[in-house]
Amino acid sequence: MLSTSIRRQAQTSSKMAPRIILYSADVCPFAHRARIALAASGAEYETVEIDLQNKPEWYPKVNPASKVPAIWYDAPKDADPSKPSKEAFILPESGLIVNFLADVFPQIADKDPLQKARAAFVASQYEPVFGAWFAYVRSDGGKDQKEFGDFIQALKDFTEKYLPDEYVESKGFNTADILMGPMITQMNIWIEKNIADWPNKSAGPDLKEALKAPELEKFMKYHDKLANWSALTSTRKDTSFKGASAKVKSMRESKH
Ligand SMILES: N[C@@H](CCC(=O)N[C@@H](CS)C(=O)NCC(=O)O)C(=O)O
Repeated sequence: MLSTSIRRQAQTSSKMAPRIILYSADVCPFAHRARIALAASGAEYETVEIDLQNKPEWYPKVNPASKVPAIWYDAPKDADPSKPSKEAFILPESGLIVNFLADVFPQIADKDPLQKARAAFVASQYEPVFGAWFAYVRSDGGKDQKEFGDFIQALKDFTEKYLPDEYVESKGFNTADILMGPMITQMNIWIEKNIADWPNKSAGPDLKEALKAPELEKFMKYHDKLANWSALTSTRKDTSFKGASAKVKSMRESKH
C-alpha cells in the first residue's frame, strides 16, 4: 500500500516548510543524489519508494519518463503522492533536482557562481568514468578484460585532469560531491560485497589491487572523504545492494 511505503525523514520541523515528496528507489545511485542533497540541507521530506522491477501504474503521471528520482516540491498537505495535479511542481532528473535544492536550501549551495559552474563541470567529467565502471561490471571481471583496463584508465584520466585538489583537501562539501558521491562510493562497496558477482572470481581482489596505483592515491583519498560523509552514509540503504545484484545479473544475461 502506498501509505506504508512513505517514510518521513524528519531532520528539521517547521510548520511553514513546503511539503517535499521524493520518488526514489534504494538501489538507484541517481536517487541517492537527491537523498544526499535533502539530508545535507536538513529538509523534511517524504520518500515514496518505487519498485523498479514492478513500477506502479500511476508513476508515469509523476514522471513521464518513468524514472527515479523525481521530487514534488510544495505539495499540498493532504495531496496523495500517487495523484499529482496538473499544476504540481514535479522535477525529475537528479542533476536538476540537486541544483534546484541548492537554490532553495542555502546550506548546500555552492559559494559563488564560479564554484557552482566548476562543480557542474567536474561532475560531468565523472560521467564517462561511471559509464566505464558499468561496462566493466557487466563484463566477466578478469583483469585481462578490455573493460577492466578501460575503467582503471578512465579513473586515472579523471584524477589527473579534472579532480580539483581542493575537493580532496577541504573539509566542506559542494554540489559536485553530491553528484559524484553515490557513484564513487558505490564502487568500493560493490567490490567488498562482490555485488557484481563477476564470473572471474579474482575480479574483486584484482580491482582492489589496481586501485592502489600511485596515480589513484588522490582519487582514493577523495573516495575516503566521501565515504565518511554522514549525509551520504545515512541515506544509503542496505537493501540497495540486494537490488543491485539482481540488476547486474539481468543486465549480464541480456548482454549474452
Ligand atoms: N538521468 C536520470 C537517470 C535516472 C535513472 O536512470 N534512473 C533509473 C534507476 S537508477 C530508472 O529509474 N530507471 C527506470 C527503470 O528502471 O525502469 C537522472 O539523473 O535522474
